[in-house]
Amino acid sequence: MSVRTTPLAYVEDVSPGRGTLPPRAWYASSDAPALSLNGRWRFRLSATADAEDDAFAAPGYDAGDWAEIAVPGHWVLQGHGAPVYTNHLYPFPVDPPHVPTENPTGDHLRVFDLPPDWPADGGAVLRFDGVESCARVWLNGTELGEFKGSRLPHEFAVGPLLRPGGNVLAVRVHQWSAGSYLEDQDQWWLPGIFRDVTLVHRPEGAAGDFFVHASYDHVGGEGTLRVDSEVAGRVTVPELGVDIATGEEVTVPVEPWTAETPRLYGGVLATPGERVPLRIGFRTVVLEDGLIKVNGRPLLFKGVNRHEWHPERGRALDPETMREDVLLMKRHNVNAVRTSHYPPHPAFLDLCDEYGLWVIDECDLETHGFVEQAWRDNPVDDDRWTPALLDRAARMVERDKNHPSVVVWSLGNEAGTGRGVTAMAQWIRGRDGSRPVHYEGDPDCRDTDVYSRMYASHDEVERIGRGLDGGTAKRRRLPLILCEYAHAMGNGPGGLADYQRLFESYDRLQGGFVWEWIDHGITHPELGFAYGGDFGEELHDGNFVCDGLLFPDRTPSPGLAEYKKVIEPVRIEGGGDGTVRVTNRYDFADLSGLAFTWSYEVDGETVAAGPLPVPAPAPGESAEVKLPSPPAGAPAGAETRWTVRALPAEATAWAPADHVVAWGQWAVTERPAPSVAARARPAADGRVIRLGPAVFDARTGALRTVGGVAVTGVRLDVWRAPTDNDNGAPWQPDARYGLLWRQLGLHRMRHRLDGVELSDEALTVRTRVAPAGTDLGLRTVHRWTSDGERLRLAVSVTPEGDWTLPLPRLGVRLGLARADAVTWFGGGPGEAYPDTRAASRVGRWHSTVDELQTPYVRPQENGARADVRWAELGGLRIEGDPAFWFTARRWTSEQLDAAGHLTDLTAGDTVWVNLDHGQMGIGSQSCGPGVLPRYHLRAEPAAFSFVFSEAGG
Ligand code: IPT
Repeated sequence: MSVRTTPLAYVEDVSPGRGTLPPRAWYASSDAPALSLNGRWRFRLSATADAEDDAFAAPGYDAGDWAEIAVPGHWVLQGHGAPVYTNHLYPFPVDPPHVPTENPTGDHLRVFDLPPDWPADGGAVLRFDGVESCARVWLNGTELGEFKGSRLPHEFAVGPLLRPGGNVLAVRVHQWSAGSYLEDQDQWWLPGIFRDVTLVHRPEGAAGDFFVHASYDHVGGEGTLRVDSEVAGRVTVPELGVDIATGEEVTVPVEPWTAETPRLYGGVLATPGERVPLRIGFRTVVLEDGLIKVNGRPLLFKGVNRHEWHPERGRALDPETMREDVLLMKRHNVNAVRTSHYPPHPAFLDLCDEYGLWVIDECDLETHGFVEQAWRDNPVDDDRWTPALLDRAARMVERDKNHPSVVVWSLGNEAGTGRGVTAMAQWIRGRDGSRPVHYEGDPDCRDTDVYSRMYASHDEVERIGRGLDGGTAKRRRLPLILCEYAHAMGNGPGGLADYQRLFESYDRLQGGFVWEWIDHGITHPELGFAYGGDFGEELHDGNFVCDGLLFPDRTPSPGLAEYKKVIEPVRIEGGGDGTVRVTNRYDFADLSGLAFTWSYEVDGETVAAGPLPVPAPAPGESAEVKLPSPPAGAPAGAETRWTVRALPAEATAWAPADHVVAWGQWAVTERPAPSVAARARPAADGRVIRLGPAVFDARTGALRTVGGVAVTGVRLDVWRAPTDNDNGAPWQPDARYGLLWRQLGLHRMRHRLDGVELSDEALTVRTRVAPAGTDLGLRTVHRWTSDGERLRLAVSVTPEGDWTLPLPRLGVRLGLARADAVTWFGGGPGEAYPDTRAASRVGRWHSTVDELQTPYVRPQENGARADVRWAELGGLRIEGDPAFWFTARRWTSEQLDAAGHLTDLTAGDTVWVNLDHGQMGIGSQSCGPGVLPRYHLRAEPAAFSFVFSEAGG
């Protein structure tokens, strides 16, 4: 009788693997031939790690009946099994290093011929740039070994095994392994060979590992270059006249590399067997005076956390997608990336070198799930796992050390503290003393060179900025960065401008990295974009995986527009007496790369525009510039304003010449409030009341028409479909208003009619708006008057009872039978809320009801436009006094609230319009702090009014 024993010890072995070569520097190409093995592979999925033997690895095996799969790729995104999303919980029982018997295992098979010109001499390596989570590899029937470390490169020496004819490469990939315990990042679990597979020829005398040391002395303006190489050779940099031996040092005048001025020098490392192209950027990173300085100047990180994501291909990113990310970052004024939470595809860092982004390169390490057991058994504090941690650190540092863009090494994310991370930090310092070490999970900064926090509140950040936060002596000497802040889940994040003000006010604060770059929604035939739970996972964290500044298809969300404005590298402010003050907020560049324009607007329409010569103030400096005389001829009572924009002086590598980098806007003359004399008399006429252009229901006082426009459902509205930030995260200690609002019943307000009164000049409708089960209420008076042509509604609201909660919104909602095109004068073009309104620019905007919607993957309140003076839609013109928040959609807030995915929303016949006097701020409580008190919408007595008329009438 045979007994089943522990399956496949290597899967649960905590060591990093067996058979692979030591890690080395990555480079895109050399003159040594390489053969990409990307493409269609044969694929067979098994439910367990040992369901199949290894017969498939033998040459001659007939896999003709296997499926086919794309490599790079994840099998769960190609119709085999399903993805699983958890934030920090391990989706399997925690019993390290053991993994479940149900361990989806994908056998991958690829037969390939060597190209005819493949050299007969020399060796070859087989490189895997990323496989999740554990792979065992055979070539031509010979087992090469196995490895873990999903987002790290692994190479095998394969020269003697290659055959001129057909070669058989067999790779067995297990979804779960001991390595999974080290890879508990908040993301989809996506097994597979998800990065390139390449066969690289290694000629006799090929370059092995090499380390480019290129520093910059900002005092002398000189760069010092030395290339240490495993295989000796020569280094040439023609542009600099450099021709030195490896190991030799040379100092020459150079232009430094910075993210703002990414100056690269092309060079070559020539060993006896290979010529490797180099791209050298000279820069020096130091920790000095308690600050991270590059080339002698402190940095301000305006960063994002970037996971690798594509809505169809998961973490298997193609070069175009990587480039798109970089271009989008540059176009949105982002200057830094934290590669959360693993080293990215190596080509991404080439793009960062080339276009200019500061990079915090983070190791593939997270053991967050152990927090559930107070970090007991955490691999990071268990010597048995230390070799695996060191292996990960080495694979990252060796691969990425030659990138000028990489300025900080990060040990990993959310892995607690322990001897393992200390060992990693020590190893990294020993190998590369030229970059500071980051790790957020080290509150005392024992192992790190920078104090790093996530989601600290504005108050706390300010305390840290002032140096009042205490902490260890070492920590007190270090700068702060927020490695994560401003949780961009759903609508938001709010409060960005408030953080930026702090960063710019206190030297110790060196900026932060918004969480996160892109929503990880998965394209789904029925749901639009899927999130956690949509694949039937037994444990999942819902739409917490959709918390990016980009929607899954890389459309920028309003949060990214807001961030772009908040971090713009030039501040443009209107001075009095026809001047503008231009402040350079770059850390290195002057403003000579930008050109400025002015425009003068009357009631939101540009009537004159022209170029504005601006001198080139140095970083941190300002210039006062005189504007032209305002053009004459603005009608009396018009609202006039200046808008000054900064654009690239000429097209850059990342933006066309008409790209707006920064702008400022300010009023010259303000809009007069609309006035409507109460000249018309309301008159009861059977079942209706007539007042000027309007007809009301005589019994209820409900508005029915304004001229030819039917209007329904006018009433006070306080409800908004709670945003993810309204609902907050379960671990938040502060009030979570989205939940409290619902508990109070603000989504089921009752509208009691208390009176319909006619006077000589007004129709007055009194209501009390309140939820069942409480004595809280909002007494509301609607006072309708008219001058015969226009209809004015004055609303006054008096709260009754002890309102302790802020309100979601306060305003009037109404329904229009037909509406599509929308024109408004006010804030735009995009959405804005009280703490997300920096990017909202006053102007005359045109849109459609559909285009006003922001497609948050999980539907929620969205689409408000700020500061609206007037809006026209469906034949109705609405003016506000004061300006109002305008929202229009083809469903109600209640329907929006009920939807789980965008595909749940179906347009009805009515367009529902919200005219809000107030909106609650947005905040960032889906992971971080809530709405700052100054953006709360308090339940207080309020009065506001609107004027309705027929559009174009
Ligand atoms: C923080 C994680 O580092 C990040 O991976 C992500 O999960 C983010 O939160 C939320 O989206 S950890 C946080 C719970 C403090």
